[in-house]
Amino acid sequence: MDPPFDLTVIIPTFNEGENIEALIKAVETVLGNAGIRGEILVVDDSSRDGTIPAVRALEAAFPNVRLAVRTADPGLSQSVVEGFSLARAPVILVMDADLSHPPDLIPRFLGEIRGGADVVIGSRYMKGGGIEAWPLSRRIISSGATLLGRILFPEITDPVSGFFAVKKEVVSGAPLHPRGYKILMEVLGKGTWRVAREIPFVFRDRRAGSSKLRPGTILDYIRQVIDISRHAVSCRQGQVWEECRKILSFGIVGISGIVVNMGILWLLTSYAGIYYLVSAVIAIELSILNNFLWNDLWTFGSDTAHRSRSPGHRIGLFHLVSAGGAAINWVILFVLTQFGGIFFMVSNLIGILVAFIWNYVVNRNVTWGRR
Ligand SMILES: Nc1nc2c(ncn2[C@@H]2O[C@H](COP(=O)(O)OP(=O)(O)OP(=O)(O)O)[C@@H](O)[C@H]2O)c(=O)[nH]1
Ligand SMILES: [Mg+2]
Repeated sequence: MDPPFDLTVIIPTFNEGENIEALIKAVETVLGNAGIRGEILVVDDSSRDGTIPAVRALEAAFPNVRLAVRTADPGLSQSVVEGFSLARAPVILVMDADLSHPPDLIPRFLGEIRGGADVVIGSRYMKGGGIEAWPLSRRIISSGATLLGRILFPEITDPVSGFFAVKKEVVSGAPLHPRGYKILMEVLGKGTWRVAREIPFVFRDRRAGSSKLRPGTILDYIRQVIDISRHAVSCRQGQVWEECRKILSFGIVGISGIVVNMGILWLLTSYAGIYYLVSAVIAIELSILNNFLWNDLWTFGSDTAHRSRSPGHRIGLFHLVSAGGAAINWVILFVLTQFGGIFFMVSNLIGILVAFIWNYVVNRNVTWGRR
């Protein structure tokens, strides 16, 4: 038997009485115009404003509107995951209730899924996307969260978007551990998918009602990123595991470079009698070549997408990035020790860490990046 619907639109709500009616009516219009058999599933966390009566009235007026009221374990991600299990269509779309996500794009999301995507993401950070009227502090927090997410999902520009569609089979059976706000990260990290596509959109700030963001949300997010990485390492498959494997390999190669550097410095100085500062230059160059070789063959060797540049170009870029990393290490060591009053060994450790992130991210995306 055919499923009764093509698409389930999940709308999580908490105190959205001023927005929900306008949103549901807009979604109904879009579904109707596009000829999509859609169900609208509102998952509410026992709102205390007019949300519940408003949706009840719409339930009576539209046969495809359904309300689920939760009474335990409140939370945005928990509500969306509950929506996943209640959804009756093979494709699920998630959107906010406050009109930040444009309903007009719903048919494009479904079109991309029908065209072969497993996950379709509404992106604020790709060409054509954007954010309207956010204060600087909010932009900085959001960019930070997005950057952190992009370490795990480098090919996705907005892995923390709240506007996305997914095939139901991607999430059914996935060991989702919903917490916090970034349910898409959980879906990408734990669901089974291969093809992800993005659609640009401009995020409109809410006109009515109030934000439910709390400071604890940031902590929840960091815990979630750690949990997703741990899951990837323990099951050793999927996109996140591939990235974790690359980061780990890159780190091991970095350590091998230190061994090469120290060994050559010692050999050239003690055995060949070369002045130690001259030996050091040779040692640095040989360790860079050592690292390049192992990263080229091993860290990024398994995937031809990482070899879009010529070998000469890759070697040249790797040298430049390494020089940048050394400069970053040195500047942090100097600034933290001189002006921060931090013990120089600790400053250096922080410098090494930041330089490592720089080296990895730039090499991953430029030296061995897709063009
Ligand atoms: N069920 C449920 N929905 C929630 C909860 N917190 C937020 N929501 C809904 O999730 C969506 C996104 O929440 P918002 O508060 O708009 O988050 P935001 O867009 O990051 O921030 P603002 O637009 O500035 O408020 C909205 O539809 C909210 O009503 C929750 O605890 N439970
Ligand atoms: Mg919002």
